[in-house]
Amino acid sequence: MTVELYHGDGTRSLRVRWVLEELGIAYTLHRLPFPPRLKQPEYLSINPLGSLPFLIDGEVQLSESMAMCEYLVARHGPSPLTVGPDDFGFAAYRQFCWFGEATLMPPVGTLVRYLMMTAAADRPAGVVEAARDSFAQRLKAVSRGLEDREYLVADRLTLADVSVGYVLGLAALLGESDDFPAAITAYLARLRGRDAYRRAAEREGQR
Ligand SMILES: N[C@@H](CCC(=O)N[C@@H](CS)C(=O)NCC(=O)O)C(=O)O
Repeated sequence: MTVELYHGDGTRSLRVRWVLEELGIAYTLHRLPFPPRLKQPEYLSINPLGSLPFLIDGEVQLSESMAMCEYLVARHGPSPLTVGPDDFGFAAYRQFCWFGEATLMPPVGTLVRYLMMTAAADRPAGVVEAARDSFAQRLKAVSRGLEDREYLVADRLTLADVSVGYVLGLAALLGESDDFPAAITAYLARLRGRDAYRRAAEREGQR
């Protein structure tokens, strides 16, 4: 029995697929049209939320991408992708794992909604500009985290990079990367250059 991942190109399931590839775990990928809630309503019988990603591992069912990443590493590790409580950088590791989804992602989610899913004429005035400002402000925490480092914490790829890196890649897909600070552009290129990322992003248009 392999891990099953319900996946949509460009969605947060890239985080999970990337971790599966980094860990070298065999998995079954169910590629769904987006949004599956509308385009494949029978998916609601598997995940009533209708959201992607969704992970099944035996009895385990999860609908939060970072919970899936943490679960996979804990269940199928050990792996250098985590930072333990006694390791250097543990607090920053926890911070960036949450920051990527809870703080950096919301303004980019707004951009997805209004740039990709809403006709220009239907966009409320100022909403895109406000989201861009918020994203740029929040990006400063990533710049501070990187400083002279190649990865956010512990001098190696961890789930903190998976959490934050997905959001940076999505912003770049939206055409929002022109104003990235040079260190963030280099960081994103470093993440995208990893073999596991390339395999995970296959057919995502992100290579
Ligand atoms: N916090 C959740 C968010 C899941 C989520 O909202 N996924 C988006 C795609 S990235 C989605 O499926 N949206 C369409 C919908 O909810 O119908 C996670 O990290 O997995």
